[in-house]
Amino acid sequence: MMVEIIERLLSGVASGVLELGEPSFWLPPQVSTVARSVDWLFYFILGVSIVFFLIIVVVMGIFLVKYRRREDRLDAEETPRHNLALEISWSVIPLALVVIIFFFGFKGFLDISTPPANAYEIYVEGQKWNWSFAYPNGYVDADLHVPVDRPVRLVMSSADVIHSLYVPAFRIKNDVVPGRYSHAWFEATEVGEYELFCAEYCGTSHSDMIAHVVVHPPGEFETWLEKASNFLETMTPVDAGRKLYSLRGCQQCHSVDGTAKVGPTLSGIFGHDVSLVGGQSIVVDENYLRRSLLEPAVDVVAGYEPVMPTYQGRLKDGEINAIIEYIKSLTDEEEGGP
Ligand code: HEC
Ligand SMILES: [Cu+2]
Repeated sequence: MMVEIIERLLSGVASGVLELGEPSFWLPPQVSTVARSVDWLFYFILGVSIVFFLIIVVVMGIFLVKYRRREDRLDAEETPRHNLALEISWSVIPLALVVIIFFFGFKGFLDISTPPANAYEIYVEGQKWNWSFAYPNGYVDADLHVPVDRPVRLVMSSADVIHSLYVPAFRIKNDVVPGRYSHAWFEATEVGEYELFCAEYCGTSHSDMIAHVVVHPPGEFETWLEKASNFLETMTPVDAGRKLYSLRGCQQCHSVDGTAKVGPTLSGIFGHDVSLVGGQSIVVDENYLRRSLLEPAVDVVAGYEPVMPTYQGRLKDGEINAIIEYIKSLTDEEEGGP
């Protein structure tokens, strides 16, 4: 039993250190340039902890038996006052271990926080409860698409509360804070699809705040970006609006089937009256919808909290028009959403 556990542990250490890419018993696959050194240090600390745990527990066990209370031995025996060799070794060995851990930990920290100068930049925005990734040409997507073997630097901010961007396969995690930029960088080493989580509890649907990282083979990232960016021109406004509705996180708070979530349903509201907090009511027209997106706190729908983030500066005019057309197309009878 014991031997088996130790064997599995060692094979975990071996596969984590030796085989790049493969997930081990303990950790997800290593898909970035820093993953290996992060894992190495993790296994080193784990190994040191296990060795000391065993030493302490075994010695404790032996002493328990050896020095247990016995009738013929009730008085304390003479014991040595101190042992210089023992004292020096239990000071110097742990000191050396801690220095090694600090050295490699600090070096890894510097590597993870210093992006190469030629990195490709993507702006990241966290909001309750989805991620938006803005590419250099202005296109915004709900997933993070990157080229393989190229350093990527993320410039991150939040529209509301503190979130945290976490990609286990890349071994990167950093807070995403309102009112300031934080950064993360990585260089993906293998084509594939990986998960991206929010690692900071940020409210009701925190656990839905999941996106994918798509690592494209050489040359294909540019093609993807060009194709994805043209959707306003290539789709009808209603279809483009439907795409924006899911890309930009509206579906986390709204439904298009008549049910209320954190926010009211958007189905069948166009042309109808809506009651606002404060008693008055207003007709839902294009101006009201536009204002709802840009200044959501101005007309708050009765029965709801003013938690909708503003899309001021985050949606272009053409995109707002598409969303308005999409909401117009949602009538009570027909379910048109994703
Ligand atoms: C964090 C949750 C959240 C997100 C994300 C969100 N909303 Fe809202 N939204 C609300 C809440 C809550 C209300 C009701 C309170 C208010 O009017 O501000 C609301 C109100 C609205 C209204 C007015 C509805 C009515 O019945 O009068 C519209 C239109 C709207 N949202 C559209 C959108 C669109 C489009 C998106 C995505 C681009 C979006 N919302 C994203 C929470 C959200
Ligand atoms: Cu979050």
